[in-house]
Amino acid sequence: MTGLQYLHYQAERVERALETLLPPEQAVPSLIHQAMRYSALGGGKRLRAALTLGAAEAIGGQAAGDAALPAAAAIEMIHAYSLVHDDLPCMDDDDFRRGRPTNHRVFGEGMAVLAGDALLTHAFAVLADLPRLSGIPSGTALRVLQTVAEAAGTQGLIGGQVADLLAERGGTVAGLEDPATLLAFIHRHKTGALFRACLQVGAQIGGASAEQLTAVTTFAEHFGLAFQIVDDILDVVGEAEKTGKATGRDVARGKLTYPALLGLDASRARAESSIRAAKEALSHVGPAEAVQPLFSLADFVLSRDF
Ligand code: GRG
Repeated sequence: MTGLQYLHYQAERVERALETLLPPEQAVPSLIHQAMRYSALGGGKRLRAALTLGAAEAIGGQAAGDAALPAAAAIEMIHAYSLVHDDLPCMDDDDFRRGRPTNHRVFGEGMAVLAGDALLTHAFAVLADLPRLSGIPSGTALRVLQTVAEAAGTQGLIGGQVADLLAERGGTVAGLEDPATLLAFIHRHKTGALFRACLQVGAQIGGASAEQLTAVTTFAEHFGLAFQIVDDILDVVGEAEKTGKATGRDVARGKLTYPALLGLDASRARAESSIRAAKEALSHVGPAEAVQPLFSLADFVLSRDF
């Protein structure tokens, strides 16, 4: 299976899981549930879900993949929250996401803030319910909760977003004065932390050994860096009809990115070497046929144009 085929296969599964795990649209107050469902359903590559399920299946087989489905859906809720907030006028102020108007353009700013908050909160309610939803032992569910909470917090997504905001238009961040160090910090936290959590959560549900957990973490770190470098490159050379969001925004905002720091060719070479390192780490996770989907997702990162 190619990475794209695997993504489509897992995207369908996670879409169905999200349909049932999200609050129904009719539940009062209906508007917030409409806003949550608008951004969590019907779009996105579902890369984070596919990585979570791919890690669970690589280590624990199909049964572990099935058990990881609600956790994969919860991680997609958190990803959707981060995009809703990232698009707000007080953040990146974007009008399009996933090929349609951003949440605040449809529901207004106040409702978009609340929809993001509600997606984040609801994700943790789902994770706390994993023993009932998937038959996962409570101890594993607690470890999963902690992994995701750390990735979403100030040592993860939020920490990265703070550094990104401070760095805009050449601003400095205390303790991260060197631009290359600052850029690596932003990517490792803002983008990498959630990818790391996906692989770790899948591995935890799959019953990974300490060595396997280390190996998937190494895979995730290289994968996350390559993903973000390619994302930065697509902002320069990509097509909005394919990416589903406006391009050229990083330059317009004076953002610190790999293309801005190194140029396009060196950025591409950096992404390729990161994907090579990510693939190497997979040999410590399991036999070739078990890790094939993760391998193909790594290839997808380099070939994607959306
Ligand atoms: C804003 C208060 C507040 C907190 C959230 C916004 C935020 C913290 C973090 C930023 C998240 C973000 C936008 C990271 C960039 C990562 C990235 C390139 C996301 C796009 O991922 P894709 O391409 O998106 O996988 P799809 O739409 O395919 O799911």
